[in-house]
This record gives sequence, C-alpha cells and structure tokens, in this order.
Amino acid sequence: MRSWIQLSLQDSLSPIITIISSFHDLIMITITLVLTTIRYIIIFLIINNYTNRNLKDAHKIELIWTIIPTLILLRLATPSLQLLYLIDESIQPNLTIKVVGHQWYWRYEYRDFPNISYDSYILPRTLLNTGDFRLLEVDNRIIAPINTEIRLLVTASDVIHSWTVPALGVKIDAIPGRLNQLTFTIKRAGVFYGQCSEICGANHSFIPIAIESVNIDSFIKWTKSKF
Ligand SMILES: [Cu+2]
Repeated sequence: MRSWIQLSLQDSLSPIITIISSFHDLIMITITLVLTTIRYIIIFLIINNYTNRNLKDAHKIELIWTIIPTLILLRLATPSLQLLYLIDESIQPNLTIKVVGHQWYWRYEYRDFPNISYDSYILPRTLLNTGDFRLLEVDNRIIAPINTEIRLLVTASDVIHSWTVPALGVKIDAIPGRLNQLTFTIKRAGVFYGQCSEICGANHSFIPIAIESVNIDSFIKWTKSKF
C-alpha cells in the first residue's frame, strides 16, 4: 500500500461505512469553507488601514455571525445523530458471532452452530506466504457471508480490548463482564483487516483481525466442513 492512500478512509465494505464516509466528506467541505473564510478575514484585517478602529458595535453583523455558525452546527449535528442511531440499529440478524478478546488473541464462536469456535492468532513472519500482509495476517480468519445481517457479540476475558475493522466502520470495545452488541452487513467478497485498538498490554500490536467475506453457498460449505 502506498503511504498517501493510507491517509484516506478505506473503500467501504458495508452500507454504514458508506454513510460514515459521506458524512466525513460533508464535514471536510464545511471545515474547508469555514477556514477559508476565517483566513480571508484575518489577512484582510492584517493588511487594511484600520479604517474602522473607532467602531464600537454593529448589531446587524453580530446577529449574522451568531446565526450563520449556529446553522452550520445544526447542519452537522442532524446527520451525526441520525448516523449514531443507525449504527446502533439491529433489525433482524441472521447470524451471530461471539468475539472474545484475550491477551493476546481473539476467540470466535459461531453460536448458531454447535461446533464452530476457534482461536485466531497472528501469523509469524516465518509462516507468511507471498502477498500476505505482515502483522495483519492470522492463522484462522473469520468467515462471514455477504448480504447477510450479522450480529457481533463482543466481550473480553482479561482486559479491555477493542475489535476494529476500518473497512466495515466497526470499532467496538471488548470489556470483561460485558456483552456489547453490533450488527453489520457485508456488501462484497474479499479479505479485510483490522487491529485491536485499545492498549491491552505487551502484545497489543500483535492481535490482528482478518475477516474473509464469502458468498452464502461457500459459507454453508465451510460450516459443514467444520462439523
Ligand atoms: Cu487488545
């Protein structure tokens, strides 16, 4: 990956992250407009001849520079709240995966099937194949079907971890004694990576997350192979 590509958001994998990306764009456009205006005003004030230095008050302009920022903030707050509730929404999940954070690996349990649960460890450099991402590849990936609403139940067994996949727009804390819930739908097939994003100890950097999205037939075949 080239470094300038890493500065932007990853290509979206779920409908939620598509909306998050659009919201990010809206905020960036707004910030650019505001900063440009303010920079213009600052430069104008520096280079002018102080013709208005005896001006004490001007009600009209004060009204304008109060109301316009209020409108800008409302324009940002409305979609932000809408998005917050949308992310939290769980309509009808078809598959439940329980994620348990450990020092230092992830355990995945497919609660709809009797036998499918496994640990997911980082793949050491000596076992990497050509094209694998160093520090991101794991020995057992999560297999998830596309176009299916998936519910994630996230917890931890020792300290707080955070299960994060940027392409999915998912970042959820794994807290011992608590079960956090999150739902998402994957729109396309592929392999996507994430990392723990809560400092959880010495090997915090070495518990990556790899999620492989497949079509529903391959998923059923995979579950059968696990029985
Ligand atoms: Cu962790």
